Amino acid sequence: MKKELIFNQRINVTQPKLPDYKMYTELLKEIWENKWLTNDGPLHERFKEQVKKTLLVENAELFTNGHLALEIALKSLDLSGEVITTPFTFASTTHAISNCGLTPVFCDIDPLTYNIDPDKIEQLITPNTSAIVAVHVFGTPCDVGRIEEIAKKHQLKVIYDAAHAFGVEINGQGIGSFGDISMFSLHATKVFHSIEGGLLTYKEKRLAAKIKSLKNFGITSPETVDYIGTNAKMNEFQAAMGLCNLESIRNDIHSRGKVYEAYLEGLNDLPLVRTLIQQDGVKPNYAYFPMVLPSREERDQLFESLKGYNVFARKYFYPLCNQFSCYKNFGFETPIAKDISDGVLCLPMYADLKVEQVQQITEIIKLELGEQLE
Ligand code: T4K
Repeated sequence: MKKELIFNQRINVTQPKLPDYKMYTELLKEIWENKWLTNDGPLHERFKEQVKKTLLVENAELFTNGHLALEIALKSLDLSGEVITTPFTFASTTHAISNCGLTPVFCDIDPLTYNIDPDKIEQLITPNTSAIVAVHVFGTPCDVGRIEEIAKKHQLKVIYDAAHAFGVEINGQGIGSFGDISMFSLHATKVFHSIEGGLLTYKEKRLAAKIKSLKNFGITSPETVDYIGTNAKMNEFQAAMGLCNLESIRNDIHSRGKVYEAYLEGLNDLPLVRTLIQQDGVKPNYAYFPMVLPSREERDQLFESLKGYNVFARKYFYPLCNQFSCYKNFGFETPIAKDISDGVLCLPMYADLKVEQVQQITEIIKLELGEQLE
């Protein structure tokens, strides 16, 4: 350990981007004037229109958080039985499926993108399968073309958990325009946030009324309740934060790109470390910087030693969802996902992280991995 490499302040895996304080308080004044705090207020409506333009989508609805948005997406499509999904994700994805009374069926992942492997989906399809819930993990797009083909062939719905993928485009098309529905998380820890928040983008306009109703207790008119809904509405304070953060989203992604390049440069001479691949035609958002070490022991050792330097990386996503005590009896082997999950470590990644700080982090990693090898 080199004392001069210890950071004075804690460097976390992420840090929320906060807008100009005055800009936010100007919008708060509007809330005070309107006396409208939640339930489709004027800032909510403005935010929704602007976010649609940013994401290049036609249909969108806002929610209080991403998890409830995902549950509503599943409910709105009247699914039943089994849903094929990835185990390499945050607990939310699998829990949303289970909370809707559906059974998650875990499919292994692609070793380069860490996303659900389309080659392994069809063998898991049974007469009870109704949908595929794929995750654009770390903001890397799934193989949307292959997934669509499989879904069409077997008449399955496709929902993308795009929690990490705000702003990502594939050949100039917004990532939220693929599949039946996509869910974006607007949580404080994300590339773009509204404190807490969620967003659904969807293909068929006819879903609008049902999705809106499901987030408002299933109410369909003042005297009718047609669905067993919930309360998942975004409030005006969240919408105000979203509106402010939209102003800087392009610059924020650009700054993240610089961080990403600095990591690649600093780590590329470490033969034992794998990092995310970049895909042709994809406009990335640099949501996370995952590195994968050859074994769990090496990953855990580095994770612990980084803490000594005040660097708090995270093991996203370890353990796998199919290793959680609540799912481990489901009985699906996913060896590639296990390998990635055992070795993965997400390094600090946020717009305000300085290139010099990244250089210091990569220097620490090289030093510590060098010492591990000795
Ligand atoms: N699907 C996927 C694939 C997801 O990754 C997620 C959420 C969802 C669905 C559900 O979306 P939401 O319902 O959350 O909208 C964090 C986030 O809470 C969670 O949103 C996210 N995924 C997950 C990957 O990461 P934790 O338990 O790691 O959060 P926490 O509190 O440990 O924070 C992480 C780091 O961020 C800490 O080092 C400190 C820093 N931080 C955090 C907050 C909240 C700050 O500096 N300031 C803050 O305000 O889950």
